[in-house]
Amino acid sequence: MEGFFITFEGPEGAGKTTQIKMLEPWLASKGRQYITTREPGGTPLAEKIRDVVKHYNNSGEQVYDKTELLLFAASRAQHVHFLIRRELDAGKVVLCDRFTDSTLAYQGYARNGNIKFIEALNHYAVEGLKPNLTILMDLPPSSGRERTSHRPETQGVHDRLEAETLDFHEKVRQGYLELARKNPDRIKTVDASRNPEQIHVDIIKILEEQYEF
Ligand code: Z5A
Repeated sequence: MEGFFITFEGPEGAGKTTQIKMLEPWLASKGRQYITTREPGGTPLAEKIRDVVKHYNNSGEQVYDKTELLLFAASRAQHVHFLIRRELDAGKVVLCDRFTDSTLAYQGYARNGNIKFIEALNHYAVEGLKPNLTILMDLPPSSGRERTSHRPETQGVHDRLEAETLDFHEKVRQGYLELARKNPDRIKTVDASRNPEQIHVDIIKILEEQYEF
């Protein structure tokens, strides 16, 4: 069986992690082998980069936009080369919490980065790999912020990127919606403001009806 690469995208608190956890037993019930991974991160080195890029808050030194972009790209190159490709080659379904569209939405649309350059950098980092399917979980930033403020896992503490203004996060959301308009075959948008079970049903429908799972 061929591997199948699914990425989950959306603003903070959209429920990506929750939906991936709900999809895992469903995939197992279909007899599909899968792995779950995330970005930034996914390998030991990429997880170290994750820690730096999310939590570097040294008051004497800001993280420069270009540095941030290159750190995400470095994490991704390591992740694709040493983990994702191998698992896809082994015929597994790879569920990935964030991928290349995050860089376009955050470092591109929200930070006014050069979109063409970021597309080329993404391509360089992943050596041409593309998700078979991207689930975009769309949610207004204020709702995402509300959810993460009550997130028991992090006790309401926001990391460096989450702590950006709501205006920044609105640009992220609009960037994602633009990416979905540009890539209608790959990116499927679901309304993430509903309860987790309703969203799960939508995702399963997409997999069954459009990808014959
Ligand atoms: N970033 C970037 O800038 N460039 C890049 O290239 C990449 C990433 C790859 C990664 O942080 C940060 O890096 C991210 C983008 C940036 N920063 N921001 N903002 P992360 O991986 O730690 O954080 P995240 O991806 O934003 O995850 P999250 O905030 O934890 O959101 P989530 O996974 O989408 O949501 P969740 O954990 O499933 O749910 C959050 C809470 O809401 C939790 O308490 C749930 O119980 C609750 N929840 C979930 N679903 C629902 C529904 N449907 N209704 C109500 N409540 C819900």
